[in-house]
Amino acid sequence: MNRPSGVLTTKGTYYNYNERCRWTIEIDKRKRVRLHFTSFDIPNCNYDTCGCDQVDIYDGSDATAPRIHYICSQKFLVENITSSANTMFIEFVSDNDNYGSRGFEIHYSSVEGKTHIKLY
Ligand SMILES: [Ca+2]
Repeated sequence: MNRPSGVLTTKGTYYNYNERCRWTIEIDKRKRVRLHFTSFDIPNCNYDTCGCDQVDIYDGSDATAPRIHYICSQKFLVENITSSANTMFIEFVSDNDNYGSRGFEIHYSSVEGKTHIKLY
């Protein structure tokens, strides 16, 4: 996705088991990517350590970049997640159990600056 802003979302009303969705966001080189979750419904199967359905967020264009955040339940939600440069890679994986969860919707936008950011 290379528009300055957009929406990433799991498909359908309820996401499937064994899903794997990946998004690469690449925006203007002078900007940084900021994510904001507008909806989130992933079951709390393993409250502290994850291991079921999970969203991973990387500070670069693919999964070899540093992982800046992961979310597998409400507990891990933060207000915003911002990259250090102009790319971000997001991966969602669900396991082989399906609890009828709705998944998530993420809005991304472009923000100014390349100041050094604190990694989560
Ligand atoms: Ca699951």
